[in-house]
Amino acid sequence: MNISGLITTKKAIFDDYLRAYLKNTQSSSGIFEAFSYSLKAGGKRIRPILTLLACEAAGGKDASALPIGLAIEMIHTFSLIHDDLPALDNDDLRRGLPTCHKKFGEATAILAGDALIFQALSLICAYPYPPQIKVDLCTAMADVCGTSGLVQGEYEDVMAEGKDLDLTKIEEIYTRKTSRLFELCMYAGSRVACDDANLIRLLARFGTHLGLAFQAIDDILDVTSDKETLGKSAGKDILQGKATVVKALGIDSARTWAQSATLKAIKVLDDIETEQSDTLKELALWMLKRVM
Ligand code: GRG
Repeated sequence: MNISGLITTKKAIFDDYLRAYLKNTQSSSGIFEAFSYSLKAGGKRIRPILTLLACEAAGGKDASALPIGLAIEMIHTFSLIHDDLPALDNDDLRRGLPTCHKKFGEATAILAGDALIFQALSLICAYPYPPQIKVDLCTAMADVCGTSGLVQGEYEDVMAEGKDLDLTKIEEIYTRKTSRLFELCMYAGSRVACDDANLIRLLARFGTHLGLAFQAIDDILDVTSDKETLGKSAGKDILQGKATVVKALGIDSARTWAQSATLKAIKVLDDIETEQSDTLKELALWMLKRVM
């Protein structure tokens, strides 16, 4: 199967799992309605797809990676709901639909985002992973999302608006706000499948570089693409004075930067002996193609 066929297949497997989860956990809560709306709104599902591929690369099956893949997608969706709020990025459009607060109001959107964090933890705890794996997944998730990752990255991203940051600082922000979650996908997907610390470390490292490339690609698309294609606002980074590689380097060198991060990800795979190395390599190049 070629890479886009594989991505489509994995996305469909994940979307089926999400639908079943929402059906089984359905409640009359307005918060449930709001976070279901944002979860179901779509999106590329790149994080759960990566989680499934990491699991496979470590010798596991989709079934054991789906709960942690969904937990990560919930964390990602929480970050998008909150990021879109007026106090942060103040956006009206996400995944081709009105943002959660536009549809349900700010109070409900804040609470829906909050709830997703705990739904994610509850999913991990409820699944019959061995106790040590549950501890490892929750520990990694907390580390990647707190002041060493996602939330800190968002804070630095907001604080950087209007400032001219150097590349080192921009890479630090990219690492925290985006790349550490990619690292988590690769770590968690492989951790549920095996105990091989070296393999897990290398796959997580692949995720780190891939996440940096992904953020650079996202920032390039903000300039070169449009709202209809992206399903979210375009051209906002310049207006908000966001710290991006595009702002620091210009479009052409930003492309080179994204390419270099992609090649670093691919290089990590040289040290991994798994049939899935080629698939991961192709995935990295497929992502890069969006801007080349
Ligand atoms: C903790 C509130 C909070 C946010 C932290 C920085 C941040 C995370 C969110 C802001 C939005 C943003 C620029 C995130 C960086 C990662 C990124 C490119 C998100 C968009 O991910 P996609 O393209 O989205 O995978 P879909 O909709 O396809 O899932």
